[in-house]
Amino acid sequence: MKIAIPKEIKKNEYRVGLGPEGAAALIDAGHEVMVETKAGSGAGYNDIFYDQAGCIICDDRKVLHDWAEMIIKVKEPQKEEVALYHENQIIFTYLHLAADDDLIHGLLDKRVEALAYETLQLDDGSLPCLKPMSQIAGRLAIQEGAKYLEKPSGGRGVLLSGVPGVQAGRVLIIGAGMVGRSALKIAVGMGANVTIMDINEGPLSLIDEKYEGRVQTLFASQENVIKELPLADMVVGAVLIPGGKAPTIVTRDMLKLMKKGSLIIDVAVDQGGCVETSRPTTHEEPTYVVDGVLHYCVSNMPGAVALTSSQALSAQTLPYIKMIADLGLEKALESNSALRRAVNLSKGQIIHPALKL
Ligand code: PYR
Repeated sequence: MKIAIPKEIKKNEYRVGLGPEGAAALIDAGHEVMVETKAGSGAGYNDIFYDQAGCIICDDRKVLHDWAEMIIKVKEPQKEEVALYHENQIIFTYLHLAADDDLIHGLLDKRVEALAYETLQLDDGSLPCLKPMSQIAGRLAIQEGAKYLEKPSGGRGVLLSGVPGVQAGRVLIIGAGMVGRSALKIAVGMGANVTIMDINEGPLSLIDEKYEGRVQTLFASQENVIKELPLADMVVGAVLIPGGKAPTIVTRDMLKLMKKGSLIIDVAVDQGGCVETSRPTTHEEPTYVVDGVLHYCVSNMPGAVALTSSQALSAQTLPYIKMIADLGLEKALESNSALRRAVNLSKGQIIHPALKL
């Protein structure tokens, strides 16, 4: 199969869809791989690495897109990219379509086969191609959040760990899935005072046992959210409905309950956000203030650590990329139920059940 790896063009996106080692594995299996010039440079892979792996290096985006049967990316396609797609082309990337009707229309019009990493789901419900980025975004949420609680960054001047004799910062994590548990690990490690909420008792029990009571676990009822918001220095939005729009947990009205200079990090912003006042931001301008509450809603958080992220992503996606390339899309989908769930759009139709226009 002819497989292309374009350079990401979303603002401040430094990751690459597949590293040179992954590309070499595809070439060894008899496929052709074309890589756009500088596609990997933000992640530490200069063109020479891809060249040595046997890839074709191409500096013309149109030629690359015309040539490719499958495009391997990281972020949801930008308008300029959609314009280059052609019918039946396989687009395998994060898509986040639930929050972007324009992108759905654009891809439907192009009649591409749109497969999303974030809805590739095993029979046990886990999401192997979303998992590494959820782990990274969750960990980063606390690393970044600690900085944005500092006064010069617009925060209320709280040191997350506290110091002897002074209370530690309070972190409220909404959602105990992969993002929430990853944030929890770092927040506890930094010595913060942490509460984590979920609608399910299962993950809360596991957390209670693992952290031996050092973490407060609560059901994510509206009553509990309202009680906890006034106490928090930092709120991490970590809610996910696979493939669907995130539910609103913190409404605009609830912001009034929060302290001035406190911080919301809405990791769910890609899927529309779980805070009513969230809107996507960039690494260049990550924050804005609503009702005295700092909002950090960067929609590609793992792009900041492109080296780690690109390696972690490639490791998970390569087996599925190879399966599609080796068998062809139709047979690969027949043989693998997880991959079938990755299909969001096909032949001009919406396929994923969590999507609607
Ligand atoms: C990201 O890592 O940016 C995703 O979209 C999951």
